[in-house]
Amino acid sequence: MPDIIEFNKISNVYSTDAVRVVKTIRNHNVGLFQQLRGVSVVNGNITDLSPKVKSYIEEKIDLCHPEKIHICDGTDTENNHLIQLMQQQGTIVPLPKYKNCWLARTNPADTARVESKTFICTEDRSETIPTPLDGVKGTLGNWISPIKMQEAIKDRFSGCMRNRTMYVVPFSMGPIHSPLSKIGIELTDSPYVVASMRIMTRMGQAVLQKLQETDEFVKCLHSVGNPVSGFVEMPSWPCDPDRTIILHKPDNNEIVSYGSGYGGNSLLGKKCFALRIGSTIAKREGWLAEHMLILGITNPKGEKRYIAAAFPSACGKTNLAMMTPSLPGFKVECVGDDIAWMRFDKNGQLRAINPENGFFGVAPGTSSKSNPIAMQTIFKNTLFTNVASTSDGGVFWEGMEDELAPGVSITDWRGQKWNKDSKTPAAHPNSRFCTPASQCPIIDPQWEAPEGVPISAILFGGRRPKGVPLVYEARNWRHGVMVGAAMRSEATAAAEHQGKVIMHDPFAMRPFFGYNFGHYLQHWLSMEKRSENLPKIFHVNWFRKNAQGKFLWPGFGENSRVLDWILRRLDNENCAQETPIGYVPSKNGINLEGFQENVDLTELFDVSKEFWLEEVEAIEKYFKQQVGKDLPVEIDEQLKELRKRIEAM
Ligand code: OXD
Ligand code: MN
Repeated sequence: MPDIIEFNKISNVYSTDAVRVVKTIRNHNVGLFQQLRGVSVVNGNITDLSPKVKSYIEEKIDLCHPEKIHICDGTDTENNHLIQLMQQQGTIVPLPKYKNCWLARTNPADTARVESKTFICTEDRSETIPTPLDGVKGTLGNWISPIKMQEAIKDRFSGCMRNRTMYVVPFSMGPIHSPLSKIGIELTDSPYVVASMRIMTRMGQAVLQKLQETDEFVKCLHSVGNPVSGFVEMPSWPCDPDRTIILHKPDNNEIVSYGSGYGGNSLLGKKCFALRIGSTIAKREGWLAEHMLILGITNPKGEKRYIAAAFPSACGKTNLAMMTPSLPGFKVECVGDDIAWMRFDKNGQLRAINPENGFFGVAPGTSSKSNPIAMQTIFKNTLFTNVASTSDGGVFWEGMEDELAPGVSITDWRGQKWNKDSKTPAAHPNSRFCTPASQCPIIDPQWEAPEGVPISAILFGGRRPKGVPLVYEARNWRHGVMVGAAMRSEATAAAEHQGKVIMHDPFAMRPFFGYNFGHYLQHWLSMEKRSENLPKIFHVNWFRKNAQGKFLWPGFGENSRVLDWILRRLDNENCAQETPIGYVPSKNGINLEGFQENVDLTELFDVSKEFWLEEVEAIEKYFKQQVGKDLPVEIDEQLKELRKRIEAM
């Protein structure tokens, strides 16, 4: 079958938008109608595809049997076409209160990442996960063998795109011309994914051009799926929850995702590439791919520093990344809110880029009080998912009560009438906004710097209602790596976990490790050899509560007081006191200028022997049960030393 046949044989273009497509083909293809494996290419030009990209697409056409191929160029025209198509299919509705904003409602069975159905494929199980103690279920990722992965793909993908368009999405994680960036090609049958990838990554023609130079890309295959029964419960959001599977094969730089259209399962540049495959590439190449926000902070003297911070999903990374400091004279600017790719430059300075181009933020809880900057960012060019809508054409979620115009009525995320006496939430707790980062009014001037921004401090944190002080500083890099490994946090709605149990979430990476966590720790420890100027490591906890269950610290903009203390520690200021767990602010160490709240600082910074002995025991048990012989001796030693210091209290 020839790849290019004559233009007059055109027959199979989009029926809804044939004229526009014909125009596109004329523009790009100089009057030629193109095919790949006998399938019409309705947008784009196959001569733009490098041989490696073309053969990847052909292989997947043979597997999935799409009806049409659309090579994405990233233009507004293309996006408008997708928006129109999604409206016709009922996937999105317009939000006329705002400019170019849309609301998608998913199938209620497809609202979050599915960690239990997410696998890493290696020859040997131990490359992917540590071996848990006999009789213990491993919680540090799921392994699948290459044979099983092939079977899973064959079972699900054979012919799964019949009567559908396969979109070819060329995307760059990181600014296209940064040496720290990496390229991917996502093949997907979901226009929602294409429109979201256009926001979350640098997507389109320029990436195909870049691929002519490098020819290296991560292969990403995605289908919303086709249930075996043939019955699609919600045609506006097809998915196959019973057979959903998300597969990663680091040896091939390959991701395969079936059955879910939702965020982290389907926007494959994000968790699958930038974290799981990214962490394996980072290990090979000697850098770090982390679940971290990046912010720049300038003090009243005009001195600016950058900080990276790892918190589990839905624990306030976006709020911190866009913080409005309450401390006079401070300024925070945002580089990224979710992922950091970091490597040491030739001078031993750790530098970070945000590989993403947008924010896929958790909506509930975001308000003019908690995050005014996000509220100034998200009401244009934004794709909302599973939030509630208002009768005046806007959106609503828990936390926006004070921003509702009088007299408007609310429709919940499932499309049912809702009022404040309803027993269910208006917005799904994991509902999201997907919005361009460039719209953030405090986006850092260096956010797209090809060389990345210099990182001076790394923060770990989580939701810890008890026992863990507002902030403490690790004693040194090794101790800091142990602090990251020992991270725990209350479960949130970002994945399928139920209830408020305190879960171990080392480095906030538990759902995102691309390889054995023990080897990951070794990799972090090895950074000691790369620099004499390592960033300092801190642990923060905005969520400590008193005996009555009330938060001890107001959080949000007041967290600038904690960042100020951290900056002063970077300058070696004597504002800390030693405790068995690390350094905490000394009396008067935290700047309380203009602080209006009545806070019990003694309780906030208390380090109790009883609590920390239990904490150490829980960590020891976790490492023993989950990491076993893969735990680096250095980490074991750090934990033993921590125990000794606590016992000596
Ligand atoms: C996210 C997550 O979507 O961590 O960022 O779940
Ligand atoms: Mn995240």
